[in-house]
Amino acid sequence: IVGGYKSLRGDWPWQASLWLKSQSKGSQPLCGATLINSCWLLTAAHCFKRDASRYVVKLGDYHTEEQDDFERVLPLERVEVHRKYSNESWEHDVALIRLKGAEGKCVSFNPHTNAACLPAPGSKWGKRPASCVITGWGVSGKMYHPRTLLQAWVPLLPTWQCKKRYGERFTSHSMLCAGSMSSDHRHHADSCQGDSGGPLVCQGEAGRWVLTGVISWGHGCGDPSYPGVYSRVSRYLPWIEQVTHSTAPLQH
Ligand code: 4AZ
Repeated sequence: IVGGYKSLRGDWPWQASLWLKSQSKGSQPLCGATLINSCWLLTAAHCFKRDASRYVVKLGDYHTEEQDDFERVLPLERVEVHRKYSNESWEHDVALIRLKGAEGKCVSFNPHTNAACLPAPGSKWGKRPASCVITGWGVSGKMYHPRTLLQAWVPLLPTWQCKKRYGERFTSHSMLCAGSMSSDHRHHADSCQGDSGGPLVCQGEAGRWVLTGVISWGHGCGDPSYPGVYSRVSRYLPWIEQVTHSTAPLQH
């Protein structure tokens, strides 16, 4: 996260991180991810370059180099990469992670581990730019990796702002465009390398945080001419339903 600031412990309890089992101490997570219920996380497809068995998910984390009271490291049962994901265009850059455990009972929630809400089917953000927040442990400037979870406010932008910069590669039905339009470069908030897979949450009507985007790609970080690109979660609700219910058809 560039142009952001330190989060408070426990403020973003759905924030998870993805690591390789073999990663050494003191290193950085490969990607972010978002807990959407007790057994499933949503992340970016491009995070998976190896077999699912080689990764672990960390929940309840805040400081990557300190043992936090609520942090847990969990193995993955399997990963469902969106079948139309293209590693050339990065379209459909979404993947679901299934944790190990009985359906509905993989992790127990606590003040530091909880699920983000998904958008209501058919919901649309109004004309006014929603207040949205991105969070992660990704690069925060000049190759510097923060150790505490950072956050930044980023408004959603009209899709033409990304079309203009990225052309055909930006597909507005499956992607969201977000970034601050402020001319103050010191505070130009954006996601960056290592944040991808993590959440863009927007505050809905009742003050509820809704998982609206998955951090995906962009040209550089924090350049006001090049907004960040996010997978549009509302577009993937049918797929999420289908995959996450597949092992528990009697639920709900
Ligand atoms: C990345 O490399 C990345 N500024 C993620 C987000 C953005 C750029 C790069 C958007 O994972």
